Amino acid sequence: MSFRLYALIAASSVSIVLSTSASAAVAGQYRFTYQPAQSGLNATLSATVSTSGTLVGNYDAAANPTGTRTKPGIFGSFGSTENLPVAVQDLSVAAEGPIATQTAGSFDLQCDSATGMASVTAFSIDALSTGSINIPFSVSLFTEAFRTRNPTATYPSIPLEIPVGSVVVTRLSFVQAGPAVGTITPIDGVQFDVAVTLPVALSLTATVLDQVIEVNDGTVVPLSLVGVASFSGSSATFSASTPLQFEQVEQPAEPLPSFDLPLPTTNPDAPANVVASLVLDEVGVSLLGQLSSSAIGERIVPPCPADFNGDRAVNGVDLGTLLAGWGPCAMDCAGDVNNDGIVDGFDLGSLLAAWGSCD
Ligand SMILES: [Ca+2]
Ligand SMILES: [Ca+2]
Repeated sequence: MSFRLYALIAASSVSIVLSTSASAAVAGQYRFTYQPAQSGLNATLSATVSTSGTLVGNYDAAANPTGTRTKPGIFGSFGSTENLPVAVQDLSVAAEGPIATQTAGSFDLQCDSATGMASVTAFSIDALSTGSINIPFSVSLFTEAFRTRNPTATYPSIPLEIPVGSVVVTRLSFVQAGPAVGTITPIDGVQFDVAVTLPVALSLTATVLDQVIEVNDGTVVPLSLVGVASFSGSSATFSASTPLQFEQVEQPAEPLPSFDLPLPTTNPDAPANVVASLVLDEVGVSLLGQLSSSAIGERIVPPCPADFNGDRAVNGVDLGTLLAGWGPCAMDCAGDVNNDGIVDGFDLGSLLAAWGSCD
């Protein structure tokens, strides 16, 4: 009975000692890898594209004599081969839809809970690790009044809504674009609050109306990685839910390649086929939502090149080994830092440069 009581006391005091020592400090560098099944983006992606220019029937006397012909105005004559451009005040594309994706990627966390400093490097994630996403969009066309032949139709000068298809987003990634320093604060023996704000560059590739749109101009937005890291030996876990707010509007004033645009008529099987020649006036992209991160970490052991006895420090012991092995060495080359078969001044220089702790 008294022995069991003693064992219990001993066990509890051991556990107190263990948890005290575990909460003392976490220091080092960890490579965290996202777990895609538990990580992802839940957001609303909006894209707007505004253009202006002209559209004209796809008629061609030689190549397409039965094609659609266009002419500005609603009244008056329409010659049998007339096909005149129509001014487009605005042809805009609006797409908005929810996206729920799995996220893959990694980052390195350097931390020292004794000083409370944490920093993140090499943050790079692919928010579409399970493939592209489709977001339905519609086109709003606002032109001067015009009419067509083949088929015959009249288009007054009012906005025409055309439900067309989908924006296909094939790439959505975030890559760290600068230094990121924050804090690490103990919660208990193994858990720590980590808060680091990262400058990240967003890259987005989407296809709209056969046009590939790239948002990849190095625009940097802040991403707050605020979560909880748990450490156990050389392993760690990290989880966070990060608000994401990205909005960008550009006025590129770039001409787009011409593209076919079927316009609705009263007969759904006989659209008016026009070719649009447009200038990209404005592109807007916004992404609002949450990024959930669940990552598994492994401690990165930095190299310790002149540490011959493996105690993670370069000191007099290693210097002694080097001096004892001075000169050419064929087989057992203790002290040959650069592995060139001779222990010489080069190796001594490397050792002195690495002097001290490797951690
Ligand atoms: Ca050593
Ligand atoms: Ca050498």
